[in-house]
Amino acid sequence: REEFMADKKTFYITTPIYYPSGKLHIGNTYTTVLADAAARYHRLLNEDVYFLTGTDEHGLKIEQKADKLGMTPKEYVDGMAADIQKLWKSLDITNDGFIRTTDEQHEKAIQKIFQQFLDQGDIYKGEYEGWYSVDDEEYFTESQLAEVYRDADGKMIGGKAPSGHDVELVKESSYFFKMSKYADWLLDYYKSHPEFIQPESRMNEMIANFIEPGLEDLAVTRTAFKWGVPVASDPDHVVYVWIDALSNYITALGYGSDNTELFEKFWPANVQLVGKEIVRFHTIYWPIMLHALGLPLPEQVLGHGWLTMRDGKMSKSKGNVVYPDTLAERYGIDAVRYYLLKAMPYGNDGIFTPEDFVSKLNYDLANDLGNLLNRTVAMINKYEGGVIPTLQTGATEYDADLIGIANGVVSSYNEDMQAMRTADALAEVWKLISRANKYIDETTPWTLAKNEADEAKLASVMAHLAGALRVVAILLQPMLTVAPGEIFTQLGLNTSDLSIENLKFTDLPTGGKVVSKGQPIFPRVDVEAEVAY
Ligand code: ME8
Repeated sequence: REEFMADKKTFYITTPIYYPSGKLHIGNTYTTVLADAAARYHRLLNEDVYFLTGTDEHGLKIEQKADKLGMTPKEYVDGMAADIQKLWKSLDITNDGFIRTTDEQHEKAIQKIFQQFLDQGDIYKGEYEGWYSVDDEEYFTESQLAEVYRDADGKMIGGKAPSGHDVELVKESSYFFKMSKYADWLLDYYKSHPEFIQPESRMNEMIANFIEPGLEDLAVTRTAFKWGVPVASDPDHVVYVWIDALSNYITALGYGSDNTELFEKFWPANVQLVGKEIVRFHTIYWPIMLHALGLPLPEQVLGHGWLTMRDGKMSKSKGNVVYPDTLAERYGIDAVRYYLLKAMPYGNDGIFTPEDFVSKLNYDLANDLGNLLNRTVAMINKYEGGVIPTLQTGATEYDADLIGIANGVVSSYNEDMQAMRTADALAEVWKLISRANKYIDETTPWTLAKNEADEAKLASVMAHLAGALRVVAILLQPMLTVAPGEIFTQLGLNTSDLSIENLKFTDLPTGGKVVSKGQPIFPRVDVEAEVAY
């Protein structure tokens, strides 16, 4: 057996840890579903997968939110973290770990990491004065601000962050991380690892906007609030935001604890998925922190685009959000997952509109895929007594083309999934679905059925349709969690050997018995009624 000869290949994938400052929306859900599709795909490749997500629970915003609700911060985040885990379960997310930055193991590890940086001279104590946005939990330099207010003498008295939130002048004693010390090392690392930041264009942005102008040292503690991990040697200070948040990717695996088994097995991560607004933290601060700890860097940080609404980026603070649970309850898990994985082009933004959501559901899922299954099951019942005939290729002049398309689809699909281009991978699957629908129109089974001489031909056509659906169902497994199983069930196919990499059309098993009456797997919805809803 192969397992005895070599260790399984490992695959570690992470999402950002989300702020539990409000209900998560379909923007956060996009990242999580994308990571889930990749995790499922790599499990189908028989790799040993670890998929991590979680919550980023410290900071002033959370402290204030809890206060408003009359709760302690801990009570508040406990409730939110439970809701978020429930949400992921309800969307069939298969995360292996869920890290909370309030986990004791994480907090202890953060104190150790911080101490190591201090001991090494990577962190020093100084004084910070800057324009700070409470809502963004971020200081901004004057040139980064969207608006700057000045008094009559031209002295700056306030302003607005790019997010539109107010900034205030904050002065405090603070610890700083010497980012500047590692700028040259980082540039060299980028040069020797051109695949580190994906899409590659984002690397040039990082160099031009942040590294070449000179890396500023990063303030890594605050004294203005308490809700955070205290610095062990100076507990008036709490570690804030980036050291606390970014380290989750290693502390979740036991780094800094007594049990580092997972860490040794899975670090460095294969893919760290993030939205484009935090690419900077993950490709500048995070690599520098890892390097200072003497640890290897993740193979790849993938910065995806934003799901936007007609009035701009969907965000908790803006309030222009759509919730995944509302959509899933009404249209099903697969509709939500399909929409997210299809609507976002690789690395770019995608716009959510109710019209687009409903039309993808109606056209792609209900019509193209749903009808292909319905027609196939109905015809196999009608013409073949419900039994899938043995596949004999070449009976019609269309067989070779159908199989050729299927083989091409399988190979492009695998390339796309390796690179996490799910919209492209789904487009490939739909190429095969469309080809199979066209194959029905070309072979006209209903005319073949009228002529006894065409019996073998008709049987072969039915086998080809079942074969195409089998390939489709296997390829859809990472993306959809309900439909593939229903397709297998309706076609009476065995689900024990579903290799996705060496998938062959012609491996269709014989003798499968389809269900006597197939139910539509995706009901059509009424566009006008839904858009109004
Ligand atoms: O930034 N479109 O948490 P967060 C696509 N805690 N993706 C979106 C999105 C949108 N409209 N809105 C959010 C934080 N996301 C920090 C991260 S990591 C060490 C700390 C996704 O709750 C996207 O992945 O603001 C984005 O990076 C993340 O949610 C931000 O989540």
